[in-house]
Amino acid sequence: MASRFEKFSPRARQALSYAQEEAQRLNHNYIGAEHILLGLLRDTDSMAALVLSRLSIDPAKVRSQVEALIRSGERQPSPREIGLTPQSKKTLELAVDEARRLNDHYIGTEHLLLGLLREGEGVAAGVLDSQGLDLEKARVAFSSLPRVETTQPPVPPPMGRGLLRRQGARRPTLGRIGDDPSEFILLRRQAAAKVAGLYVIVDPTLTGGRDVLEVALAALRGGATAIQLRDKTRDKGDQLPVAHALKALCDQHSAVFIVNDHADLAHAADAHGLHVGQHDLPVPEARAILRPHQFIGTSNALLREAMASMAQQADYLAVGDIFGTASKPGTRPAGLEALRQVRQAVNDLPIVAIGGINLANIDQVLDAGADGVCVISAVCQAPDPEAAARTLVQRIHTHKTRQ
Ligand code: TZP
Ligand code: MG
Repeated sequence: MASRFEKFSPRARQALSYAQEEAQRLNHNYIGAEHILLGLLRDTDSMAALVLSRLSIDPAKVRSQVEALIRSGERQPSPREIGLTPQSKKTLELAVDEARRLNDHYIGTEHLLLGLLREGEGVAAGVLDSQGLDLEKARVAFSSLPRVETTQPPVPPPMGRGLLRRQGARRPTLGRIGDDPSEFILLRRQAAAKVAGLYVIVDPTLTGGRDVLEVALAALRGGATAIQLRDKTRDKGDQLPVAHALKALCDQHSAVFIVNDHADLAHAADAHGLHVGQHDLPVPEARAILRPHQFIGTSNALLREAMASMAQQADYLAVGDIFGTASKPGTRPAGLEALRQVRQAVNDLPIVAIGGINLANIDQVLDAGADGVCVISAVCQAPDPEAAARTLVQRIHTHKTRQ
């Protein structure tokens, strides 16, 4: 039994144990496909849930339909009486097969959902069908998510050429990044790879009196691939509508939206990521608040801080203050040498340089190994933020194509 579930992701195992609980709750002495579906629906942060939401399927509706169709048994079975029905066993086999077809190295909640649809019989598949979900639609939805290739590991446009050009640099594979068992690490790392470009922080006190949305839009039009909201003064409830609007803008421009400091705000706004400094919540504590697909970046002034961030499974590293900044009081100097040291030590994560970076010195940080540059004033205080962003992006692009 243990070996059957060896390749199941922790979330998929959790869904199966929820399935058992659902069967017990309903006084059923078997675990049917309908219980597996109910188990899957209990985890609102699972990959299966993510896919259902992408297809605009309401999990609450699915649950109530399933519950209306199955009747509760009369007596509470003992846990030892509960086993998988032949249909459930078939569902699991098909889930394994779906994972194999997709070249995935694990069986996740998304494969369980595909297994249910492919099995096709009974209440679970019937209810999903009545909600407009069929196997083909689900497969298409899954294929739009990053997949794991175990045979020939490709890396999606990952963390900038700097990462791959270095001699002996380990090419990160989607299937083997870090030690995090979560299937979501793939999504996080793919999204975090977008910081390897121009990353602009919008701070309402540092936009020359302009609206942060206006400046962010200009930066995105100029080619920025990441926008961070940094607001040290307003309450989080007042920041939330701005965060929602920035997230929508970033989505429209295929960029990522990152919230500074506040894990709860990042969660509420469904930001792509969170940025934390050395005195904010540590990565594991922030991770516990965030949704599992949201990535985390950290600020680092020293090699040892960067190494600790990496050990904590941060998804990108910011290194600075490189040149000295007028935008933030009390920063600690990092310098180009610290950036070089971090670059030497870190192959698998995108690194962005921060602090006083502008057109006059950007080449120095790129030469030192930064995959991206993070700026406030060079874009947000420029008379024409779009043009300023575009020029910086061109410089980054030129640097990368020179490699
Ligand atoms: N952290 C280190 S330097 C800095 C932050 C938030 C500010 C960067 O702003 P600028 O204007 O690009 O120097
Ligand atoms: Mg902070």
